Parts: sequence; C-alpha cells; structure tokens
Amino acid sequence: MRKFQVITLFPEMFSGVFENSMMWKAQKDGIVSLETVNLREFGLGPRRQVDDTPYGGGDGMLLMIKPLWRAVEFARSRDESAKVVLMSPRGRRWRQAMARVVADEGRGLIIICGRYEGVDERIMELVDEQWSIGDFVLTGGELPAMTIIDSIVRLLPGVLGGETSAEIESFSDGETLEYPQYTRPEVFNGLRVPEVLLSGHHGKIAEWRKQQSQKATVD
Ligand code: 4H4
Repeated sequence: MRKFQVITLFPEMFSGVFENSMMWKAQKDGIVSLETVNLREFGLGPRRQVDDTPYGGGDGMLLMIKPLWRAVEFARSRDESAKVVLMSPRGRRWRQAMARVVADEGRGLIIICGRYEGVDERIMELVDEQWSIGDFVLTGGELPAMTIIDSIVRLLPGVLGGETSAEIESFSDGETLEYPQYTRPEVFNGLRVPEVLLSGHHGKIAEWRKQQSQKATVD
C-alpha cells in the first residue's frame, strides 16, 4: 500500500484532514496510508531543539539539519523507495498535471514541511523535488502538504465515486476549466437550469459542455 509521510512540527494539524471524508476512506479501503513524523522527536538535547539562527545573520530561525536529516532517514526506513519532497515557496508550482503524474507513478512520498524562515540548505542532499503551492510565504509547509496530498489521493483508483469524475473536472487535461454543473431543482429563485441539460440529447449536451469549458478557460 502506498505510504505518504509528512515530517512536521505540528502533526496534530493533520488529524482533521487525515481522519475525515475521502482521506479517511482511502486509508480504510487500504488504498493509501497517511502518516506524520513528528520532527520534535528528532530534536537535539533535553529541549529537543529543532531550530537555530542563520549563519551570516538575518532575521528569523531555520530548521536545523541534524533533526531534519534524522527524520528523513527514519521516514525512509519505513519506505525505501519514497520520493522526498520539500514544500517551499522556491519550489516548482504545483499543478493538476503534477498530481496526475505522482498519482500514476506509484511511489510513496516523504514530505518535509518547512517552518520559520526555511530549512538548512544541506537537507537538499536528501530531497528529490521542491514543490510550492504558490508565490506567497506561509508560516509553515503543513497547509501546502495537505493541499497536494488531497490533490493526489483523490486521483488514486477507487477513491472517488465515478472513476471518470476525476477525468472530466477542471484542469484534468492540465488546461481546460470544467463546464458549469447543475442539480435539482430545475428552477430556483427564478434561475433555470439550461434547457439543453434537460433535453436528454447526449450529443447536444456534450457539445454545450465543450463550448462552456472553452468559454470558461478563455474568460
Ligand atoms: C520555506 C518559508 C522557505 C520561507 C518557508 C522560505 C510554502 C509555499 C511556504 C513555511 C516555509 C513556508 N510551501 N508552498 N508557498 N526562506 N512554506 O510558504 O525559502 O523564503 O509550499 S524561504
């Protein structure tokens, strides 16, 4: 079973996400295992120190190399073939096409959540890829880690209901936005569902949806 491990100072942040809804069902169904590794357990000395001031001066603190290194080695001991990823604003911008590649490639993940002003650069010796969820700086890599794990897990076979639902949605081809969707009632506050969707004419519905997708992408 695929194992996604998150190295974090705040494992409790993941309980709500990993123990509910689709993520919980994916684990219960044996599709994926979602686990946290508490970086504090690898901290130095009686205070289990994990951060320190940067050489050369500068504001803020960095995550120290030794606790990080030991945490990654521990996670690797539980999944030798896992891809090691660092969440960072400097990373490659996460996109749907990347979620699809990771979902299809079958390897486990070890995701390092940066904190403070970043991490000791020497951890890059163990890192395969750096990913970012956007050009902005957060207080931690935990929310980005949850985001990318969600985008991957929902693509794993057997997780979403209709296997095609992950295919027809926004960005599934990496570019096109999804068409507008409607459900009961047919009229709400005078707002009607487009007649073509009530016609039962599958060809016309498919054409309308294609046009709407292209329109949404252009706008
Ligand atoms: C890492 C802050 C590196 C600053 C961090 C730097 C993101 C993001 C993020 C806590 C950590 C921040 N992670 N996508 N955006 N010194 N993480 O903001 O390189 O500027 O993934 S630094």
